[in-house]
Amino acid sequence: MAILNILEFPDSRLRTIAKPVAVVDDKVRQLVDDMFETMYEAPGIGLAATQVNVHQRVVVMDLSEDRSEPRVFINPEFEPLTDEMGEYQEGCLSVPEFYENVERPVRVKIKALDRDGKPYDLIAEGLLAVCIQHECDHLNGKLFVDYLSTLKRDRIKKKLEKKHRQQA
Ligand code: QAP
Ligand code: CO
Repeated sequence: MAILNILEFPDSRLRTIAKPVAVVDDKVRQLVDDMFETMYEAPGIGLAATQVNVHQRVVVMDLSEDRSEPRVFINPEFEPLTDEMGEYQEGCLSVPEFYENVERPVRVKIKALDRDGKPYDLIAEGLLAVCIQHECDHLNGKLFVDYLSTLKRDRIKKKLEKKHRQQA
């Protein structure tokens, strides 16, 4: 197991479109394990491979209080089941310490492969629906800050760039 480096906005590598996983083999399972370790250590509730600079369609998530419900989504896809939109204050490990409201469809159907490569589907509402849409965006090179006004996004960009300069 290993803790991986998490890319931070406005790193251009976060704009990469991830490739579908062709075969769920031990190498992919190793990536999944490393992503869980990285997410739990952060700590976060969801992580897409894009965020650790691996451009394959892999997402890990654990929405439980006690970190007891690891979920794996390989090649995830979702479709909204309603026009109803809901607002949620989102954060992101790649945009540390910034939280803003984002509107998304409240109910979605998810299709994905599990860590054995077996297809499954489920209907998601609430935080799970928000999180899978947020993580699928990452795999398409999109971040929650892209839903904000240019003004808000640019303020966040400048603050993070300043932080990165100070760290260098
Ligand atoms: C994505 O986000 C998400 O700013 C997962 O300083 C978030 O795990 C989906 C985190 C909200 C739906 C709703 C953020 C940790 C973790 C930070 C995360 C931070 C430390 C974010
Ligand atoms: Co994120």
